[in-house]
Amino acid sequence: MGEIAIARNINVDRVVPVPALLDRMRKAMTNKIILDCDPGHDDALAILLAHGCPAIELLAITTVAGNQTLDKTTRNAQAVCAAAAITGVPVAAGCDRPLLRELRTAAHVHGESGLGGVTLPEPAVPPADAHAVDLIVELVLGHPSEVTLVPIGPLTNIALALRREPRIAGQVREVVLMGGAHTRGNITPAAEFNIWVDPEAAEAVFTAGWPVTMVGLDLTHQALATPDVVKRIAALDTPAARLAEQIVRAYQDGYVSAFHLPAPPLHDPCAVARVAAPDVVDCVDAHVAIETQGRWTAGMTVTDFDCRVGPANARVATTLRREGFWGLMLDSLASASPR
Ligand code: PIR
Ligand code: CA
Repeated sequence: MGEIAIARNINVDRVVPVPALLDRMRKAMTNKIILDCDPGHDDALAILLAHGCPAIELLAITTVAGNQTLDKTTRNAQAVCAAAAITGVPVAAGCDRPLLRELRTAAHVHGESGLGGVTLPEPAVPPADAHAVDLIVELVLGHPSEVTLVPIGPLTNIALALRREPRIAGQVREVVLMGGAHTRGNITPAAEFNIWVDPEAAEAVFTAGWPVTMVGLDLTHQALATPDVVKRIAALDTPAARLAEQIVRAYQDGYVSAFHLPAPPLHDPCAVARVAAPDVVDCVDAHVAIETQGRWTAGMTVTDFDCRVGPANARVATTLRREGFWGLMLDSLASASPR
């Protein structure tokens, strides 16, 4: 009797076929992100990770001036998409210079093209019509409380999006950025490059009252692409892995000669990994203030774990679970067929 009643109540128009149901469940479990980047070798690897990782839904790639000028970072993002068969993800160009300062690039690490030593195809599709800042606002307001912003370059686009539409501060799920450090710098003794390029933008982002996770150099210097890791990537032998291997090797040539590190750190993929698998990156709450003035310290992320100068406004990444991180990276590069 009960069974018949249930059967009668089934509305065939609303029955969802199993594959579509699985697709919906997968989407509900994924993290929608906007990757705001300045490719850049490690940015390119972050794009490959975000695309290949089932825990991530890449809504858009937005570009900013940083490692190189905007025309180059945009073209590089498009070319990486073409090389990795990443289709259906808009690439929107954003700000071509910091809010107040002249642009300073990192050609000493990433080369004149921004992806020095890497051969890429021509972009397959033109950039999106929308400005990155408008696209960020539109996507965040269109998916309330669902979008995680993942800025892995200077914070110019994110700061400008906040100014243009302050409501996004209450609508973003989280901001997980690569930038800053609490013990050292990489462009000056005190400052990390992304924050140093546009400290005023960084200050706007850290004081906006939204949840911020700072994945800085102290964390990313634990993600060194050592020879054994490069070997594991090469062994995958998928199109994405072959591209990643080429990028890592070119990055290494530029990096190891300029820094006293045994292998190049994959800075930007660490931020994506924190979103995909939070357990892979341990964080500690702190108050982070941005130095915009200092004669020797401009661009420093002054990190107060005791919260003496103010309440906690950021989760600061401290420890990387290396095997978990490389597992994510390798699994993403192993998915041979485009998703
Ligand atoms: C800039 C970078 C990396 C190394 C140097 N020396 C300078 C770029 C990376 O793309 C990453 O986002 C961040 N900036 C690390 O400082
Ligand atoms: Ca970057």
